Amino acid sequence: MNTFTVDNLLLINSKQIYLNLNGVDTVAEVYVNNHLVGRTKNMFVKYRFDIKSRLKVGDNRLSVKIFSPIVYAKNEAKQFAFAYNYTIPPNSNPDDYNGENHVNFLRKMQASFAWDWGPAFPSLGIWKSVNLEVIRSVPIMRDFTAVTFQNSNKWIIKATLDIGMPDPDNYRAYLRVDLADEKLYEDYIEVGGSFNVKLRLENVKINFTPNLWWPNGLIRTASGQSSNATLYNLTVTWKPQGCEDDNDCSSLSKKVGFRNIDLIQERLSNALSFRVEVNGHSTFVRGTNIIPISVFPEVSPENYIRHLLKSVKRANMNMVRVWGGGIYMSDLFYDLADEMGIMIWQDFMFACALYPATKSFLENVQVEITQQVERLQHHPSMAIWAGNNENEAAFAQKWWPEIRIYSKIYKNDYLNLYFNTIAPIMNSSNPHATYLSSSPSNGLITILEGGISTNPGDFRFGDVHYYDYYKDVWNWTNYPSAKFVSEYGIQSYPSIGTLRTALPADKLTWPLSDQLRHRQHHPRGDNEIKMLIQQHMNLTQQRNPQKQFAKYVYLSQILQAVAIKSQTEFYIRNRFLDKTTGHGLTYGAMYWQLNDVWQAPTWSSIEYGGKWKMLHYYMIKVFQPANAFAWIDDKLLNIALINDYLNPVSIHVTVSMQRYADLLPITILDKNFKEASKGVSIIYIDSLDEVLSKGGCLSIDHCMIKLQINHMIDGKPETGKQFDSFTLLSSPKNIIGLLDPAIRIEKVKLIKSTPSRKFQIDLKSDHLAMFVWVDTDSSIPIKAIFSDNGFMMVDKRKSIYMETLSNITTQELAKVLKVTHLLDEM
Ligand code: BMA
Repeated sequence: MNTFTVDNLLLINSKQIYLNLNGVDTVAEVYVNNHLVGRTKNMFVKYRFDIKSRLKVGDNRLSVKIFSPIVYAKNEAKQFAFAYNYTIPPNSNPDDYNGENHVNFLRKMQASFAWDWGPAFPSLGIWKSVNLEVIRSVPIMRDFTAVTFQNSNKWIIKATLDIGMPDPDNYRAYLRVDLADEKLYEDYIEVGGSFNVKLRLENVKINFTPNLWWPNGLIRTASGQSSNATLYNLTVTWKPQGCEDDNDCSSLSKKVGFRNIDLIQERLSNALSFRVEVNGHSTFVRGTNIIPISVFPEVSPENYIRHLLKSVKRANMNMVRVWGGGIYMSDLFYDLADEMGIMIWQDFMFACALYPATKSFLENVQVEITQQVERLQHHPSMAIWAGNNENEAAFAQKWWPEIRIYSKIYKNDYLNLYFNTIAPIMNSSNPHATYLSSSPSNGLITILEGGISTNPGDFRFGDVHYYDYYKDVWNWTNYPSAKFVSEYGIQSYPSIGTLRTALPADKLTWPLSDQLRHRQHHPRGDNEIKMLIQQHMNLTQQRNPQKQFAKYVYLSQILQAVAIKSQTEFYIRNRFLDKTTGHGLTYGAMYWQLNDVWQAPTWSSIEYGGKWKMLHYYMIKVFQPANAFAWIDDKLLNIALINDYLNPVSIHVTVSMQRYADLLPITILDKNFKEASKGVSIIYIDSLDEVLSKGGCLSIDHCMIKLQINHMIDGKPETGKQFDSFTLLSSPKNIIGLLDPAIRIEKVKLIKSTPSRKFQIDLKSDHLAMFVWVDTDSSIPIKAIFSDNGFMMVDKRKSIYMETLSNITTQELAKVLKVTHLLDEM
C-alpha cells in the first residue's frame, strides 16, 4: 500500500491520468482509493489503468493485492481439468526439485517454482517501476519502437510511435527523426481517432552509408581495441501543437545498429543447413545459454550483468541464448549486448511444459509478445527469436504419459500458441527477423511436418540439445554431428569459497551432507558426476570428509572443463557435410549454462556471485576465432587450423609431444600460416604410433599433445593472443611418469592499481603439473579473474595475472593464494 498526493491543478488540467505498472509478479488486483482499477496476470506485461475518475485532491491510496502464485496455479490447473476433462502436463516436478507445480498456468518466470539448477522461490511483488502518466491538452509520445533493414542497398528505418491522446479528436504535431547528427525525417502530421494511437513511419530512408554492426570476434582488431559493434543514436522528436513543457513535447533516443542477420536453411541433398549469416558472412556461433540473473526477478544489479556479459566477451563468444524458462532480460542487458557485439537468441518464456491454449491464456500471451517484441526489436543484437524451450521435443518424445492420450488436443494447443499467436505478431512487427517455433527444432522441416516434427533432434536439420551422461563425455565420437548445438553441458560443483557463502564449513563434506544433497536438483546428478569423474580420474576417499569434498569439487570442475572443451572443439571443427547421412556441417555451439542463481552443483561456467569455474577459463581458448585443435581419430592424430575471422590473420602453430615425466616437449610440427585459410583446414595427419615414437613416448599414457597457438602481427606474436591447448591421449588415472612438481608461488607483485588491481603471480615448478588451479583461500572471499587457470604447467616458470576489485595488499594476497594440481588430488 502506498499514498500519493494529487493537487487540484493536476486534476483540472489533465484529460487522462493513467497508472502504469511496469511489472507485477504476477496475479494481482490493483486498487486506487479502495476502488478496483484493474487486475494483472502476467509478470512480463506492462499494465496501464485509467484512474482519473478514482483520484481526489490530496492523499490517494494505491494498494496492490497480490495472490499466492502457488495457490493460484493449483486452482487454475484444477479448474482447467474440471472444465475440459484433461490436464496440462507436467502435473508435478521431479521430487529432487523440492519445487511447486503447475507454473505453466501462470505467465511468470517458469523457473521460480524450481528447476534442475535452481531453488523454488515463487516470488511475488511489484518487480518494476510504477508511475502516473498525465495527459493534458495535447497528445504525448510515450515510447517508440524501431527496426532497421536493408532494401536494395539502402538502409531503411521503420518506426512506430506510441501516442497517448487526450481524447480521440484530431491533433497536429511536429515530428522529426534524427540518426546521429543527420536529419532523416521531418513533417507536420495529424493524429486522432482513438485514445491510443500507434503512429507508423514505414519508410525512413538513411541518407548516408552507416557503418555496419558486427558481432564480437568476426573482425580481427588489434588487442585492446574495442569492438566493431557500431551503434547510432536514433532520436525521435515530438512537438504537438500547443505543447508547453517536457511532459508534452519530448525527444526520445535509442541506440540502433545496421546489420543483416539471417538464418540460412538451404538444401544440402538430404539435409538442410542451419547457419547464421551476419552481413552476408557465414558465422560460426560461439556461445552459451543464460538463465535469470537472480531467482528474484527484481534483483538485476548493473555491475553483475556487466560482469556476466564481459565474461562472455572475454571468452570470445558471439551469442547468448536467453533461455525460455526465465525472464525477458532488462533493457540494460540488451544495451550491453549491443555494445559488446553479443548476438542474442531470445526464447519466449515457455519451457519444458505444455500450455493451456484457452482464449484468455492466448489473449494474455498476445499482449506479452507484442510488448516484448516492441521493446526489444530495435537492438541490433537481437538475432534469433524462438517460441519456447524444448516443448516441441517434450511433445514429440512424449515426456508425460498424457501425451499419448490427448495428443491431438495438445498438438492443436501447441500450434495455436506458437504458430497462430506468436508467429503472426513476429511477422507483422518485424518480417525481417528469424522466428523459430521451438528450441530445439528442425527449423523449416518442423514447419513442413506441420509444426511438430517426429524427431525435433534430427542431426540433419535445425538445432539440437544434447545431454548424455551415460557415455564417455570426454570422447568426441559420442557427440552429435548436428547442424547447430544450442545446448550441451555437464554439471560441476562451485568452489568451496562460493559454497561457504551459503553453508558452514562442516556441511561441505563427502559423503555429501544433507544440505549439499538438498542443492542437487538434477535427479541422479551426483551419481553421474561421480561416475564420470571415475571414468577418468581417481576419486577414492583418502582424506577427511572436508578435504575429500574439496577434491570432489576440483575433480568435478576438471571433468566439466575437459568435457566441454573436447565437445566444443568437435563442433567447431565439424564443418564438413557427410553426404550419406546428412550429418555434419555444424555451425553453432552454445553450451549450457553461463550463470547460476544459487550456490549449487549445476552446469554453469560462472558460479553464483560471479567467480569463474575452470570451464570458463577453458572457453577463452576454445572459442578463439583463430585456433588449432588436435584429436585422435581411428589411431590417427589430426590437427586442424581454424580461422573464423573475416579479415586476414596469420597464425603460428607448434605441435609437440609433452611427456609427463619431464619438461622437454618434442616438436612434431612448427608452422607459420601467413594468411590462414578461412574456416577449418586439416594441417597435419599422422599415425598415433608414429607420433608417439617421434615424441619419445612409450605409450599414450606417457604423453599428451601440446599446441601452442600464436596470432602474429608483423611477424611477431601478438600480445594477449598467445595460448596453449592440450589434448590428453589417455585418462589421467592411467598416466605414467608424473612426478611431484613441488609447485610453488615464487613471487606476487602488484603491477597496476587502478581501476582494478592487477597482480603478477610467478609460479615455479620442478616437474610437469596438470590442471593447476590458483585460487585464494576459500575463507577469504576475493573476487578475482586470472589470466589463465586450470592450466598445464609444462615449464619451470610461468607467470599469470590476477585482476580484482578488492583492495588486498601484495603481502595479504601472497598469504592466501593456494595452488592445487592433479597429482595432489589423485
Ligand atoms: C535443458 C535446459 C534446461 C535444463 C538443462 C539441464 O533441458 O533447457 O531445462 O536446465 O537442460 O538439464
